Amino acid sequence: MSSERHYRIAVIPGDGIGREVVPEGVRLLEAAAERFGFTLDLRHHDFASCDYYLQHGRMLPEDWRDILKPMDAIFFGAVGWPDKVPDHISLWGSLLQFRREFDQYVNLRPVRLMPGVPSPLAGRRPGDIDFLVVRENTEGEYSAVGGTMFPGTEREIVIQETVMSRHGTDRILRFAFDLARSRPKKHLTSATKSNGIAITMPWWDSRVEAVGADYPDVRRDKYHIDILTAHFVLNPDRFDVVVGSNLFGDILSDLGPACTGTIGIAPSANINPEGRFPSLFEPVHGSAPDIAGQGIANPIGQIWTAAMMLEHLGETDAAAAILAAIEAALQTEEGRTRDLKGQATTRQAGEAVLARFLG
Ligand code: GGG
Repeated sequence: MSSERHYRIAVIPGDGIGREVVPEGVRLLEAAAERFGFTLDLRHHDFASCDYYLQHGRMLPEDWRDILKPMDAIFFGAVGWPDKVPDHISLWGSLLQFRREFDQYVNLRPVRLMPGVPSPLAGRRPGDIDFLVVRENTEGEYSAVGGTMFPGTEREIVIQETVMSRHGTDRILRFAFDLARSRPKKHLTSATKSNGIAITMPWWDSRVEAVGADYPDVRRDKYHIDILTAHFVLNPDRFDVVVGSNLFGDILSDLGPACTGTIGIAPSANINPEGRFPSLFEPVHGSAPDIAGQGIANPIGQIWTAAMMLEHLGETDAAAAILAAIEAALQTEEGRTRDLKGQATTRQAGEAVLARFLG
């Protein structure tokens, strides 16, 4: 991490609404630097987008590792525009490269019901839903191991392997247990499916038991992923830290924010906890081509993402001030975009947060 509170940040808007919400996040970052007395060196990049792919035949320049590795963090929007480039090519060619090459093995996704945001779940109030999804981010079901035999024939066979290593599994479990230990409830829930997925998932459960033995103060339980999704909807107040494999964690971290009113405000951090590589911060939502270009996307996921990045960089006061501004803005008409039954444009909602941040 940079000394003297000077941070080099790669800014990568990517595709679709990423291009509309990232500037709102950047405005908050710049205002935070001014107010809290740190400096930012923002490096803007147009790669990791489908337009870049159409021009260059690849999602990233050859020297992308050299460009990004010296950064203190990466501030990312969204990737994907399936009418231009198939999703698996754009995702594997960009975001998944970053996560793997920079060993960002933790994907941390807060789920919190915010004041001013009505939950679709009856009777829930702010404070009732406040938990963290910890998603394994470099292996699991997101694997390129497999292949196709007899393609295009009646005998066609497609195989894709799930890859779970003891190293990769234990380290994400330790991160999740440590996080649970640091919170008042000290409760960890593991997402499994060990009745049906009969090799990897019983093994995952056994690693939860083994690692959990070092955390006798953390209460733990496990649910099969199917009933776990039901509990997210029926009993969201039950959860504190929820840990899951790459795919299960991805699904849960869309469902969780949906239970708190909108996925449009949900942030996420792709973290290399050892700090050997830059961590990457992005909203949970994708590029949403269906609403891109209309100026109606909710910028708050990206702005909350900015707060998560500042917290990671050690600027905790600035992060808390942004979060307080988000909470205040969400309680006003001008802070609510269409997904929150408001009329605000992306810029107006960003302005609403910025105004409250500046006081
Ligand atoms: N900002 C989130 C984003 O761009 N998501 C694209 C996507 O499909 N990501 C899949 C994933 O996170 O596994």
